[in-house]
Amino acid sequence: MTHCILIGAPVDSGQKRAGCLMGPAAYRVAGLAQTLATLGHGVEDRGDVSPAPRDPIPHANPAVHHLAETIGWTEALSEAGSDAMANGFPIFMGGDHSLSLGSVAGVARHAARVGRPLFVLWLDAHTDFHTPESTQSGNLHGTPVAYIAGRPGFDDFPPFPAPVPPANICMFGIRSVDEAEHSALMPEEVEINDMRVLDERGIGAPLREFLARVEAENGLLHVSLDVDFLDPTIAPAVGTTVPGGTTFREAHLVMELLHESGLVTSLDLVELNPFLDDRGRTARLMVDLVGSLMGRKVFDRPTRSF
Ligand code: 4U7
Ligand code: MN
Ligand code: MN
Ligand code: MN
Repeated sequence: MTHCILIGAPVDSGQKRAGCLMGPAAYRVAGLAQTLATLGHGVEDRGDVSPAPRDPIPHANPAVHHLAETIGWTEALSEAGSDAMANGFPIFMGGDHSLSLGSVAGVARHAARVGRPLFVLWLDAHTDFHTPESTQSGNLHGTPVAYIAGRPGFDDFPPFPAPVPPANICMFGIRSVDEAEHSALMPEEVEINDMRVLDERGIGAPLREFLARVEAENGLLHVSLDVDFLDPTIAPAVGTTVPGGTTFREAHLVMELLHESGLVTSLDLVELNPFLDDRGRTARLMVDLVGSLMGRKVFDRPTRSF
């Protein structure tokens, strides 16, 4: 039994298509709390975080927008996250992916406090490795991994507490990488399982290898699930659709293996835009994936397979 702490993060400032702010409401309507309770977990819904309003901050890159607002979210979510980590298993209900600037900062603060290494599993079509300087779209939802890894260029933000070594960051589902991200990632040890790797090896083997590393180092594991990790035919409610994403079964297998590992200590659900959904099917799929992550299974297997 896990004490799950739901944190609403109705963040919409990290991109330009309004609607992600309805995400937390959609997860509540789709029955996230009930799903967790049915699996035997404790559920505490802390409601939605609301950052203090602040004055706009200009940036040398004129494309960057909503910088001050995004910094406000980063501070508020970092606070909420580090507090929740001390009390249970935080589930951040987004909100666009810029919320991970704050959620992972809070988790990293907690990891430093308890003296354990932090690992990050990034499930996404994109690598989100831009800095505010390198982004061409100016959309800050494309930057959280760079912040988490301690890349320079985030001077306006609170310094990232205990940056995560790139070798502790593992990505799955990748199929859209900008040139600037590509050249910044090349020399780094971030493990990038793009769709080609998944086609060749399947999703289970590389995930097991990563989980074995987390276990060997007694790490905390944060999972960041971007809706666009999934193929848009099964998850249409997202602004940045990229064809060729993971299937229904691949996504559930990831969640089932994560459950079996017992290693996951926090979770982001990001980029759901309920305004683009088809009768709630994407919200429901995301809730079902959380169900698999938290222990729903067809058969109780006596031994763990990872
Ligand atoms: B998401 C993009 F140009 N790289 O920077 C950009 F392709 O959180 C997309 O993963 C970023 O959805 C996508 O705008 C951010 C683009
Ligand atoms: Mn993303
Ligand atoms: Mn994405
Ligand atoms: Mn997106």
